[in-house]
Amino acid sequence: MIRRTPPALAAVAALAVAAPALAAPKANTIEAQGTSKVKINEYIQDGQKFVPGDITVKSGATITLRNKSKDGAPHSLSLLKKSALPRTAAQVMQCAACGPLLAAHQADPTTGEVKQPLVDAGRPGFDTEGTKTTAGDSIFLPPKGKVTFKVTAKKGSKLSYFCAVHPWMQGTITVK
Ligand SMILES: [Cu+2]
Repeated sequence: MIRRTPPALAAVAALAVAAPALAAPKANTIEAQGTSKVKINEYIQDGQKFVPGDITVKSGATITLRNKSKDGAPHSLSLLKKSALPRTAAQVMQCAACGPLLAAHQADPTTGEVKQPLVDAGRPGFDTEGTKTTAGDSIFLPPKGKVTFKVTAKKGSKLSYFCAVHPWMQGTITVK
């Protein structure tokens, strides 16, 4: 016997799938999205992410960074060499590259307040990636905030970045 879903129910199901998706960010815009959830006796999941993670812009372009995280989390967009990006859960927890960045931003470890919202390493603008021991170009994104930064890396470069608050949030900026 073949059971068919009544058309009205199928339409409701389609709506339910379509509804949660946020509209795609505008050109030259990166959004921080997500929230955390807990499954008692099993896990805590922190679903913060950059959307899109990978972006392509022209050299000299200004990128807008918007904080759309539902739980009011702050973020940073911090350039970091690909080889220094944390890849495993242990690397995320220890986050070697986060120390120099939090120090450069003058972040208060108890309140999370930041005295230096912009870290401009090397030449002006976003072109310098950090390492596990040095901070690269980095900008702090407060809860519900919106900030901009200029990509000054040369055409043909590919910068990798991550969030020093949630080190699994990672992406790339391809400069054309
Ligand atoms: Cu973050």
